[in-house]
Amino acid sequence: MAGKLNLKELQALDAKHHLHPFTDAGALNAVGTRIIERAEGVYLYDTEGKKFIDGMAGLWCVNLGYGRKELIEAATAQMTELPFYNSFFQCTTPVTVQLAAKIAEVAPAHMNHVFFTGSGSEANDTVIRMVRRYWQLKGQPERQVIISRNNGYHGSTMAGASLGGMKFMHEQGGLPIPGISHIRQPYWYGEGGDMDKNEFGLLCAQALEDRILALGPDKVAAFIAEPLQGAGGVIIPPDSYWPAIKKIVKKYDILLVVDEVICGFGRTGHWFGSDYFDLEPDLMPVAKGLSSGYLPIGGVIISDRVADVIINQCGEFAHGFTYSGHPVCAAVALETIRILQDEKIVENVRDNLAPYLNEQWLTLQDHPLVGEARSLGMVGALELVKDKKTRERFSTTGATGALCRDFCVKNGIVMRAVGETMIISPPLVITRDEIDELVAKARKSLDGTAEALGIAV
Ligand code: PXG
Repeated sequence: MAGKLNLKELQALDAKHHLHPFTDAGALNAVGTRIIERAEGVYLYDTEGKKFIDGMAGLWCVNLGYGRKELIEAATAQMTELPFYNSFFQCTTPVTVQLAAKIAEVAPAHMNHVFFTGSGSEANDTVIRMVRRYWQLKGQPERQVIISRNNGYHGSTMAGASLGGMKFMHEQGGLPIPGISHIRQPYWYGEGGDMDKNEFGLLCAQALEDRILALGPDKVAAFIAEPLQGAGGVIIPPDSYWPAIKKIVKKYDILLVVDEVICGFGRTGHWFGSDYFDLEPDLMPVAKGLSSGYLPIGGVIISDRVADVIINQCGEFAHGFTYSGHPVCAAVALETIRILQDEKIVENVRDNLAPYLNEQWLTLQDHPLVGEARSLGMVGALELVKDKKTRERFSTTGATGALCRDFCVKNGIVMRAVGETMIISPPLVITRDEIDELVAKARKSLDGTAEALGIAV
């Protein structure tokens, strides 16, 4: 039915009946929704046939690109055999079990269990329940507080938004929930000023120890962070940051939760961001790339330390979702991991694509609007500034980012604006030629933005 409606008709129905996530509905309805109709490889096509190179892999998730027949066939076969059964009441399904075993195979050696969810947000809800239950069982029930970071993103449920450090989310609806405490983020370009990068990294890590001491070490359950902040603007911590954080969580015996929803399953050129940064997480929430975004599935990958307690001391862990371990989603996830392994996609990112993207992306550093170009693995960012020396911004409201994004749309590239920072996270199967195209279109969009601002290129 949808295919038979034209753009105007779809936009009218969309405005009348559909509320979009993270959207000013009034503003959207005034301009009309862009409707993406089909996709192939790294390219999207809207209803008007306009082609876009997808610099965001859908929403940081379509790591294998669009149109992978094996994923479609895995879903169809599983749907035919068993479209649903649950993992409650002493049951599960064959494919759910095989996926759990496969995840344990690719996860760090000390992580051998997984609790399935339907999304990254649900995974982070699970994290809160699990770490608090863990400390209860360890005889330290007063360890309840979870330390998180300003401008971190951990989802949009009550728990996810509370763990996240997005102030504009907290303002809508009395968040965060109790027992969450936020510290500063290791955002050197935005907050480091004249400080040496690694000194700044140490300062930000010290904020964790300071907060632990202020709260009382016996009150702190866990520290949660993304390996690199995605939605916050592709913020890559200074080299000094994670080693210092690792020491602090060990010193106070605090659980380390590494949110791998974006970094997991290859984005950094390693299976997990934790592998890239050499972390030893107690829990890793995952989603997105687990199924290459083809179906919704998430989970929490659990260390032996935590799993032992949950398995042997908990009795019933009173938590779970109808769709925990959904067989069709599990079949697609299992096939996604098979393709990642068989086609050596993670290794290709590490050895070929990520170095190439880095080399090409950093050529944008010479653009008059770009204060910093950075990338790690298959994510990248451009800081838009008025003055490269002082890092002065054009706007504090993200107006320049929005302007640049409009030029991206015009030029057929999906690049996301986070305030005055432009970010990319393309599919992991992008080719070198497609990277060239992505970077050329990013430059063209920067040129358009500069021209609109009256700045010579
Ligand atoms: N953790 C991280 C690190 C994420 O990036 C979630 C948890 C929540 O996952 P779900 O599946 O519940 O959305 C995310 C999601 C953006 C954007 O604008 C980023 C996300 C979601 C929506 C938009 O960059 N990340």
